[in-house]
Amino acid sequence: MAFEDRENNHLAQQPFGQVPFLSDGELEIFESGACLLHLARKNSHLIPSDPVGDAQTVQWIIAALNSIEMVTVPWWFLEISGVEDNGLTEWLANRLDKIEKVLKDREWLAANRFTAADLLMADVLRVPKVRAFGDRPATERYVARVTNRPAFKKAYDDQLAHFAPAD
Ligand SMILES: N[C@@H](CCC(=O)N[C@@H](CS)C(=O)NCC(=O)O)C(=O)O
Repeated sequence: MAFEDRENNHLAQQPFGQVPFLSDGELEIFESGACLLHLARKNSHLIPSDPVGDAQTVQWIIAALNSIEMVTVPWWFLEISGVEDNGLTEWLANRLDKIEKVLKDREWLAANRFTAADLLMADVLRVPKVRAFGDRPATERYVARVTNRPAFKKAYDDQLAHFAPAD
């Protein structure tokens, strides 16, 4: 989506002028978590159909967005802006240490198997600057576990191919 004229061609689909948004038949939907849940609910591969597995997956999707990414993104912005003293560093370290503790004891976040929650959490944690901040081996293994899946590699390559003509 080009930045030019975003006010005119974009706000009807994403009220904040951001990506992603999704069109699926009659449905127009925005917010990455909502788009992911919509796609995941088409079958039980990415979200368990039992109520407990479903609730655990939703819980960790919201945690990825609202407890981890809400810290990583502003921290990352300050880092790339070149601030001398990033005031969010302690907060970031605290959240990353906490998720490291969780990931030490389990392979996947919800329902003892790979779910949409892992897809999103690993996507939030795989940002190079975030990965390079401190030594968190369980998190590192988790990110590798998710990003080495053939489906992740295919989605990643497809996304880059989509942007390639604009480069
Ligand atoms: N809460 C939104 C955040 C989306 C977001 O931050 N999108 C970025 C790209 S990854 C964007 O469009 N940035 C441009 C802008 O904010 O104007 C979601 O998860 O969908």
